[in-house]
Amino acid sequence: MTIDYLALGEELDGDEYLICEYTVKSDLDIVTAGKRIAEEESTGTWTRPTTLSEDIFKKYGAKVTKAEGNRVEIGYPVIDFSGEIGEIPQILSIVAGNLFGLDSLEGVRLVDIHFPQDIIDRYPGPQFGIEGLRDILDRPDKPLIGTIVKPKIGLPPKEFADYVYQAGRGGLTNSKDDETLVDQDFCPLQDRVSHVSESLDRLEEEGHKMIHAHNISTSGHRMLEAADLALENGARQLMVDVLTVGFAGVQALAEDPSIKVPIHVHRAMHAAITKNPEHGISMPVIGKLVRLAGGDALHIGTYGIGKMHAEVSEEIYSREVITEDMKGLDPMMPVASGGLHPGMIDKLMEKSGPDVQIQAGGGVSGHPEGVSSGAAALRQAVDAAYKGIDLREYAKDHQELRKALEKWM
Ligand code: RUB
Repeated sequence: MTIDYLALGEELDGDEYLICEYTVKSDLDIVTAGKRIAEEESTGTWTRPTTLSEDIFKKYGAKVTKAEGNRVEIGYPVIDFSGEIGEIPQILSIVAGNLFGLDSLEGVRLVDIHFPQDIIDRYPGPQFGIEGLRDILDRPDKPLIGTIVKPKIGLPPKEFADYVYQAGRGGLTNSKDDETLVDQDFCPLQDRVSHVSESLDRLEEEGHKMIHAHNISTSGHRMLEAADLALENGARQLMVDVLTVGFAGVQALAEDPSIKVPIHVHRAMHAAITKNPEHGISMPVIGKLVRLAGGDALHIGTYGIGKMHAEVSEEIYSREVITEDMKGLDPMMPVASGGLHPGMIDKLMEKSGPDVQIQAGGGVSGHPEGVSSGAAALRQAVDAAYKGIDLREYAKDHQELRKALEKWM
């Protein structure tokens, strides 16, 4: 019996196979490299086991269907992902598992992934997404505008909540905890949530709708408890750091029937996986997995405009994969955050369009006149860009924006 993973040119049925695209850096020729990946993630061993029958191989073996340049396409039979328990951790162990450690491959990058309908149907997808967030905030068209409370260390709950109130007074629709803030002694979760909820209630009484995402990233068994605690104290949105907690953590929140608020997904640590263009996992793949797991908003970067490293084309593709058709899953809200200030908003919105949650931490709290004016400046910049008016022109009769531009431009 011949065991051959090669099926070059074969068109696989996207409902029968989970199809992955990888780029490879290796001294091996690309066909052999592809076969090594397929072998490692099929039989799982470097030699032919005497226990492997032709029937098993035909039914469960992966297929290398393209191998050109530095790119391979590999299809994994959907049956390899059957059963009710494995879910995203098991998908990742197959399509992004041992293959990264193969010594014969200097670099491998999982650049794209295409899920069969059968797999998609097992996941909740976003429960709120773009439309749900817009409905909650009564903001049908314009970008959502947010802040990250800064500094992320040391602010006690009352001051923290006052920051949120000031941001709302300045016109922001969203605010959030930083990714490192959870339940530290200086700002415990329960107190923080209840004070922030008071700020949001007050804003609502004054006619302004705003939500705040509370970070409940913790160990698996405690996260649902933390979610309960936050919800009991009035949380309107939860936040989770998907790569430190795991995709399963996002899914646990999205599937919990008692959690009826949107889930904001931060991607801290992603660059350890996404930054090397020749190795790791691309951000669009992470985006598809978060969408499957049920995140409602996901950080995807600022298209090279802010402070974080960016591969602009990959960020544009990230935006597409989380917002465009994905076999029935609702679209997620793309979040642009990291080093932004009002003077960057026109350039940002050229790339992001209006379906975006724009966030600035320092770009709000660093305003010379404080948080409320910083928030107003950011909102004015979004209004100007949305209307297609030059920022400097708009700043002539919007003094908060003018002061922001004077400081940062
Ligand atoms: C940015 C910030 C975020 C970054 C992470 O603060 O707190 O954690 O957005 O980057 P500031 P990304 O606005 O003061 O720079 O969103 O790209 O993952």
